[in-house]
Amino acid sequence: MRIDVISIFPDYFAPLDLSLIGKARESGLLDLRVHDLRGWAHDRHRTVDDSPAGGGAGMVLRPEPWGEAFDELDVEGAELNRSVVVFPSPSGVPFTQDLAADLATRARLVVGCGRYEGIDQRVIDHVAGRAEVLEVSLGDYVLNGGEVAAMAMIEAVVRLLPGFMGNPDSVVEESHADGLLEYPVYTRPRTWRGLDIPDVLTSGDHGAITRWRQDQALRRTARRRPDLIHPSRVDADEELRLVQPADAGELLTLQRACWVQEQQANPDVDIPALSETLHDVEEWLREWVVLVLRRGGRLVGAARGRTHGTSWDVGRLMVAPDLQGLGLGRRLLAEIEACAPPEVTTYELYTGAGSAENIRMYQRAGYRLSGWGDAGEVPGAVRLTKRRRD
Ligand code: 6GU
Repeated sequence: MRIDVISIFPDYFAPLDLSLIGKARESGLLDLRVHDLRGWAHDRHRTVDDSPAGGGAGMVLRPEPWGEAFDELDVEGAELNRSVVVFPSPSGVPFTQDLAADLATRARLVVGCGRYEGIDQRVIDHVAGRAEVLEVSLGDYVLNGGEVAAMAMIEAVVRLLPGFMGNPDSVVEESHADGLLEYPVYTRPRTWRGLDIPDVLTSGDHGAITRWRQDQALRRTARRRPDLIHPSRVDADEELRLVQPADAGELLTLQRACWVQEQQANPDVDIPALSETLHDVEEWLREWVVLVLRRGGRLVGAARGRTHGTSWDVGRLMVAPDLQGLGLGRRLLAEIEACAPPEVTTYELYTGAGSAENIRMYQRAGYRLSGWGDAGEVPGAVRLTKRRRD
């Protein structure tokens, strides 16, 4: 990647010779060139600023040196869509990990650092006609100029370049990569000033460690950055109850969202959950015991059951796709089983023969494969049963 920085304080960028960024420059991964804007000023004092048109405090950077700079640096570049001109500015769009990841795929960045009250707007408008332009802000506070912001952005982008990190996993695991803040980390000694490392981290149970870390990341994010999380991701504010008629619409929406995956895993199977209408849902709500799970007000899960002789038919076990893998399905299953009346001796359910994940989940919950739906009335499905234990 080539990065050109234009600034009236090129010395600000000396630290980019240090550490990993310096190594990336030495190795040729990064071609970073810092230019003094005054090099494109022609008067005796190499003036680059003037007072604002229309009056007001401070000074504005004049357009002419910028125009010459962009001409000489050939901002159009050869590679279409692979170069961007970035103007750090407190009035820009937020700089995020996603934006850093986008910029890291480009062949060339040109960074124009403003100072004082800013750069004459015509510079930005003019360059926008020649190249892709972004005005980007680090956050809601004001710095004296774009240099410190540019340095932060360059560091965030360059560390994502393929080959920059010794261990690419550390890029995947860190804060913001998955939309959550990172979990807390510890190292030796095990006890320090009376404070212990959490036991789970020294347990050797890798499954438990992964679950603990996910939970910590979620709690931390919910506490510090609630803006990053939908309330339904957090288990507080949860409600599990019998369905009400007013739930029908959301239930229909949820089952469509959930059974699309089923259809993909079982392309030849006819799946009623995908073709039912609101009226159909309202009908079966009257005939089944139905539990719904709400989190943060949102309907995120459901299950239904009804007696059939001495067995309890379980079905329509669904969890919103973005909340799967958190154990909600297992909980809903246990809850709907618990709704079975006393005469029930077995639980029975059908799932797509191609739905390997679902089948494994049911097996972990104590179900055994007991037949093919083809023999009965559900072609393409398998039957799973479990004896009631109490
Ligand atoms: Cl990118 N520039 C300046 N001057 N101040 C800022 C900023 C940028 N981001 C936050 N504050």
